[in-house]
Amino acid sequence: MRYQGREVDIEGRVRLVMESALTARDRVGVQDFVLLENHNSEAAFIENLRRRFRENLIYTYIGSMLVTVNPYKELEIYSKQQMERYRGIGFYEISPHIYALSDNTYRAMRTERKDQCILISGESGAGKTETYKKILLYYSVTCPTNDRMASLGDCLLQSNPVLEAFGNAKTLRNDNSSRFGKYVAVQFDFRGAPVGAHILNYLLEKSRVVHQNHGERNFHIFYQFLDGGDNDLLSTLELERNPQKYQYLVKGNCPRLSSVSDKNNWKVVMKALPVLGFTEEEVQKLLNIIASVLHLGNTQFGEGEEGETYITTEPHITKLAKLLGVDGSALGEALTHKKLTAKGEEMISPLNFEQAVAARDALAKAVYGRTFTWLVEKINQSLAPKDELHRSSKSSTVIGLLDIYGFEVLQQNSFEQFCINYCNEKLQQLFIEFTLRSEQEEYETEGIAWEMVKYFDNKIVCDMIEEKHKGVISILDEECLRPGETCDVSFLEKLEDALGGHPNFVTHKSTNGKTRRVMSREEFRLLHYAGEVNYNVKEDAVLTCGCWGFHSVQVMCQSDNQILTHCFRREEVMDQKYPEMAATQFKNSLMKLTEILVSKEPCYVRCIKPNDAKQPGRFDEVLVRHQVKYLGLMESLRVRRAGFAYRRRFEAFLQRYKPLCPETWPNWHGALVDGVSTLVSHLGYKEEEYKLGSSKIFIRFPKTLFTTEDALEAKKPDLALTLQTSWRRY
Ligand code: AOV
Ligand code: MG
Repeated sequence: MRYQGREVDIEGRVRLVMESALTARDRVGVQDFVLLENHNSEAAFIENLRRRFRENLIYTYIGSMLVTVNPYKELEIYSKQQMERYRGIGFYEISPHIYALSDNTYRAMRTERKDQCILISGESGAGKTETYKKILLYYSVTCPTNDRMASLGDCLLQSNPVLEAFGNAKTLRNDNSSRFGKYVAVQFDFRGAPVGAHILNYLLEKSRVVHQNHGERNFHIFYQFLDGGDNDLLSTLELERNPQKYQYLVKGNCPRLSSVSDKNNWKVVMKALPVLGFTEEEVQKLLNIIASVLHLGNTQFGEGEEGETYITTEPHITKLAKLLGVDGSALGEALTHKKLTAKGEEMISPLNFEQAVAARDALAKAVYGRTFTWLVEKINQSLAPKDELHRSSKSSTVIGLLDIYGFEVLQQNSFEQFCINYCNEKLQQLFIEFTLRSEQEEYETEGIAWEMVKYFDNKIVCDMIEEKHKGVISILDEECLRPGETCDVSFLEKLEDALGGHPNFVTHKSTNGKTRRVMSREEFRLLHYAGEVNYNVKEDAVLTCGCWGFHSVQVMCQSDNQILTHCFRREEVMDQKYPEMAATQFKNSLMKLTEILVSKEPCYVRCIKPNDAKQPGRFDEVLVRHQVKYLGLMESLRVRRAGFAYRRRFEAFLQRYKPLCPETWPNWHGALVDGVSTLVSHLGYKEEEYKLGSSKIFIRFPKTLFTTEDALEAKKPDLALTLQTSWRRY
């Protein structure tokens, strides 16, 4: 009896079939799922992934989409020699690789003069950021150079350790988890040389600055600094090496990472900053800010007899104020009092103990979060095109790379997890729009006989979150605008009123069969495309209204630290307007991102996490199956299998291949469809190889087109550009 490549003997013991007895295909599986014999079987799909994973073949295609499984170990497949192998080679002529996809995207941009984007998705720890870095590396090594290139490539690569130091952290799922999302647009000139780049960053998980779950850490930079900073520097900033001395670093009880050295990474970051154009003074100010966040966390409060709050760490606050470059007593007051302006008059009232703690934490988050934004702006300056010509995007084309934070479900999920998961939801929706839906709609409009492939459309979840007036975000906004102590409770009530009947929304009141798990009264549950998540509204910082707000901003904008005055603007205080609510701000930034992505030719990398233990060689089938399901990989395969690899408008097809047929050469005067028909019958296309729609020809197999291209090359060598790129899309 054979079972998945193994032989089971009578006693039921499993004996491995001799490797040599297996054909190569049995051993390493197929490199494109389209070639699977049983393409409807999820088990066959997963088995193929497993076989390849076992052989360290972490990349597999579904047509033009790349699926990767995180190996959790270094593989010898990213060398310069490997890059050379993939350069200019057709997608299917060589084993699947992120370099092949990068190269193909690059050539598509060049031959079609069209902007491209590579969308990397997958859950937390699946390998998105590593993939992103491999793509960048490939471009910086293989693209033609110009004067600017040497420094641009350097800046792009050097920006990674800096962004990761400030924006990544150890979580339970990933030792180097991105706690912000990024879209990086690399701009190329007409010769295909990179001339500039721009990073858009998305909502940093600021709550991590003041709190970490057990087993997690704050952002890397704090530990790197304490471990790697030299003695003089630390003593000037009055810092101790031991991270456990800092309230903002002890919560997760996890000061060290086994996988990386904070000290070494500190050196890397300090080397990278000057390359990115940070002056010595700026670095100094940046470090002052990092130190001040740590000191802020150690600021303690006491409660007086009449309930007033005062700072108990008095000498310490002086030091803190000095580091922040602000007046000590003003800072002390901002941490213990709120300031409101009513009818042009300023009123000051004391904060109670809890409010003071909240004000302190809010200040720490604001300082860190805004500094992070400043950092990205600063990096963008060093990446900006130097040439006037390239400042306007018309003269160049772009490859955009999207590396966001992956879908995650924690023990306690708050506003930030909501944003992270919403962002993933949105990306999934884009994928559905781009591929599954538009692909199938095209067959319909072209009148090609087609049996619709069913898929789960998560638009229903996106709508529930985004909808005006009754979506989660607009209700959240409304609550944030209404100052009050109990907004968390009324927020839940309002959500319940608006969404109680929604199939993807659950509270303790409305569980009715949608889920079996018990829920508390302080949470609501969303059934996301990738799984269920309970969001807790209790003490969510977003819902505690900005009582600290203007007062601290007022103090901070008088700082003599230029980074802080850049981050905290006087205008903010003058206007005294509530800033756009965080949730809406995030929603709008995602809308803009969607617009950017839609305007480009997309391709996808879908990352899969093989186990939750971050271990090499372990392939947890249940976990993988779940991801294969929600990433819609089976549906993608079905659409791809049933579909056509290549399509072209009649006129374009005829124009290109007319030299191959005496009747269409040099010009065809009849109807286009007849011209194409004449041409393909002359070329000997078989019936199953192609279909004619109302305006386009659809060719099923890449091989058919290769043969035609070869014929063209033989006849007109000058005409035969590498065409693989144009059938790359679904
Ligand atoms: P993520 O970006 O998808 O998670 P990462 O790209 O940070 O995940 O990958 C997590 C870890 O997996 C890395 O730190 C590496 O140790 C390992 N890894 C991933 N890809 C590779 C590879 N190709 N080769 C070797 N090791 C790899 V998150 O940012 O948490 O969503 O928010
Ligand atoms: Mg990441």
